Amino acid sequence: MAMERTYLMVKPDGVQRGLCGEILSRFEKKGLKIVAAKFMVIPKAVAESHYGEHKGKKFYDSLISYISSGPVLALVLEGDGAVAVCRGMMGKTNPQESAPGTIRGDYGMVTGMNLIHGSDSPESAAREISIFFKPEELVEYARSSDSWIYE
Ligand code: DAT
Ligand code: MG
Repeated sequence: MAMERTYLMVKPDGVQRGLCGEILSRFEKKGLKIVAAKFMVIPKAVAESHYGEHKGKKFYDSLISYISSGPVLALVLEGDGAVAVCRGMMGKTNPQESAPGTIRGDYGMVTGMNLIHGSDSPESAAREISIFFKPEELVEYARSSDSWIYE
């Protein structure tokens, strides 16, 4: 098994629309383990660090103001292949191209309001987790259901 951690975030539109529980519930039911959670408004400087790879693109300024426009639910989830598993559950960046059954496919209409962020590689996950959480905020614990999720 390749146990991984990934950074997920219910974006401000997901919070405002009351979808935090629905979205987190999907990941929990899938078998992902919650390692950390935080409800926060992202300061502009933190948003710019998180989305640094997009600096200079035409949507960058609106992306930064959108992600800082209200509270987000920041999460670290763990599981076998967690990065790719969560990306698959999120759906494509444009919700109109996301398959039904994915989070963006079921709840979103436009790219600029696509409900959820998820790390796109284990390297991105490590970088993003370190932006939003201190090492001591990542909780180590045994989960009794693991023996019914993994062989
Ligand atoms: P993803 O969130 O699927 O990893 P990304 O990293 O390419 O996608 O882009 C980050 C966010 O930026 C994305 O969730 C929504 C916004 N975005 C990306 N491409 C865009 C575009 N062409 N127009 C408007 N917003 C865009
Ligand atoms: Mg991305």
